[in-house]
Amino acid sequence: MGKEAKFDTLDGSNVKVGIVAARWNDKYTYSLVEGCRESLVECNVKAENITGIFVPGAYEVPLGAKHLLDTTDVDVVVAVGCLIKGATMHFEYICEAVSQGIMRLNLDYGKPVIFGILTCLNEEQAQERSIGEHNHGIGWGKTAVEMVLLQQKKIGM
Ligand code: RBF
Repeated sequence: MGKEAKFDTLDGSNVKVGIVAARWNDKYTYSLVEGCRESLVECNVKAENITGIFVPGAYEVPLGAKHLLDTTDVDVVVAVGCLIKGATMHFEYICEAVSQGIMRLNLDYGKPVIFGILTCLNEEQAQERSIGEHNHGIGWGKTAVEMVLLQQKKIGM
């Protein structure tokens, strides 16, 4: 049993993906978006079927995701942000609000909104999880395609 999800080969050639990413901590979020895009391409998602938007910070990500769901025909949204704990309580409030907001969209819209939010205690954690071999964006892209195929009943157990 592994700690991380393993993915079968996924055919995303008919999957439309939205990506909403925060510009706060852009050194990390831009790399996460790149990782996500690379894995989408690997799953045969067509470039013209990927719509990306940026929002200022993680707090704005759920509304950005809602905007994509309301105004485009995406099957899934990957919500990308990177929260790094500071000296005040901001981190805790934003983490809570964003995770609740993203889950609410999943259940309200019945479409997958992937939780691509890093919640890090320091810069080192953010770096490790967003840049290089362990870029979490790669897994988020694959998760997006898998969840759409599941809904389209193209895969099962
Ligand atoms: N946005 C992030 O995406 N990541 C952060 O680590 C982050 N930290 C913040 C810390 C403080 C003290 C403040 C005021 C904002 C922070 N934000 C962060 C921005 C937040 O998500 C949002 O864009 C702004 O609060 C405006 O709604």
